[in-house]
Amino acid sequence: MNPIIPIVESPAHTPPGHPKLRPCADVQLFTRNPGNPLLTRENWPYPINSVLNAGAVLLADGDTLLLCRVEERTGLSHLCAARSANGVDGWRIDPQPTLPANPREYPEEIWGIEDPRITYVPELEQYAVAYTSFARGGPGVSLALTKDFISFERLGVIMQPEDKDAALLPRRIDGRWALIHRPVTALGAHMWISYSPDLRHWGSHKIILEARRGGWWDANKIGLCSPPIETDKGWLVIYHGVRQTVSGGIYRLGLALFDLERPDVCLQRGNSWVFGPETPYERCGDVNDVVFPCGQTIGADGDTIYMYYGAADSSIALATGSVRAILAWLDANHVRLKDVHPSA
Ligand code: BMA
Repeated sequence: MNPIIPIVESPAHTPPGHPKLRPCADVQLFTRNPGNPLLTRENWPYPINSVLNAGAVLLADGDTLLLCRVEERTGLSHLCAARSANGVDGWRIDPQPTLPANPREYPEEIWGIEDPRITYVPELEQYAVAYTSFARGGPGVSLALTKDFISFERLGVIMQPEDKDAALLPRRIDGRWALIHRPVTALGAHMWISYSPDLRHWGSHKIILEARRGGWWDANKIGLCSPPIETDKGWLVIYHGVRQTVSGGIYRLGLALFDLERPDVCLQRGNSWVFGPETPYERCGDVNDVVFPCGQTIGADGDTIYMYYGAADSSIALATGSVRAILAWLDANHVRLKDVHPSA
C-alpha cells in the first residue's frame, strides 16, 4: 500500500534502534540488516546466476513481497517473487519464474526484463509494475498490472529506448497518471516526469532532476530508485547517482523532495550521498561498488523504511531508516537548485 506518512515532530516517535534527529551531513540515515545479504543465488529453488534489484510491497495479508530481478545463466533476466512474513527472513520463493520475458508477443523483451518498481494504485485496485524491457534498441520502460503477482496484464512499452528507472505515482495528478523515468537523451541521463490519461499514451515530458557534473558523486547519470514516498512534506525520492571512475562507476544514493501536487517541482535536493557501497557484498560482485534499491516498504509505525537494494548486482540486502529523520536531514542539508541546475 502507499500510505501518506504524517510527519510527527516528537522525538519519542523515533523508533528504537534508529538515529535520533541529528541533522548533520555525516548522520547515519540507514542501518544495514545484520542478516545481509538477505537473498543470494544459493537461496534460489532453480539454477540462476544472481538475484538483485527487487521491487517491494506490503501485501494485504501483511507479507512482504519482493519481485526480484533474477539473472539466469544465459545472462538474461526475468522476475521472480519472494514472500516473507517479517520482510527479513523465512522467504518463500516461487518455484519458477513469476514473470518471465515473453519475446514472442513482446519483442521488446528479447534480452529479458529487469529492475521492477511496484506501486499499489487504489483507483485500479491493482499493483502497477514498471520494469525495464531489454532488446536490440536498448532498454525501455514497460508496464504491467497485477492483483496477485500470479497473473499479469502487460501494457507493453510505455517509454521507448533508451529509458529505464521508472515508477508510477499511486494516484492521478490533476486527472492524469504520472510516471517518473530516466531517458538518456542528448541532454544527458536525467530524471523526467511524463503524464498520461490512460497509462498507455504519455506526454507533457519534463526534466525534474538533473545529473550534476564534474566531481559530484551524482555526476554522469542519475535515476529513480524506489517509487516516491508520499509524506505530508512532499514526495520523498531516493535516487541513485553514478560517478564514473577509471575503475568503473560507483552507484550511491541521494535524496530529493518534490511538491505533492506538482511532482515536477523539486523542493529540496541533498548535497551528499546518504548511502553507498561499503560492505564486501556491496563492493564486490558481478558489478563492483553498486547499491541499487528498486523498492521499499513502510513499517506499521508509519515511519520505519525498509529499503531493499541490489548489492554489487549479485544479491539483495536490506537497510532500515526513519522517514522522519530522512526528511529532517534533507531539510537541513539541501542545496539551492540554481547551484546545481545551471539553467534554473
Ligand atoms: C544500471 C542497471 C541496474 C544495475 C546497475 C549497475 O544501469 O542496469 O540493473 O544494477 O546498472 O550495474
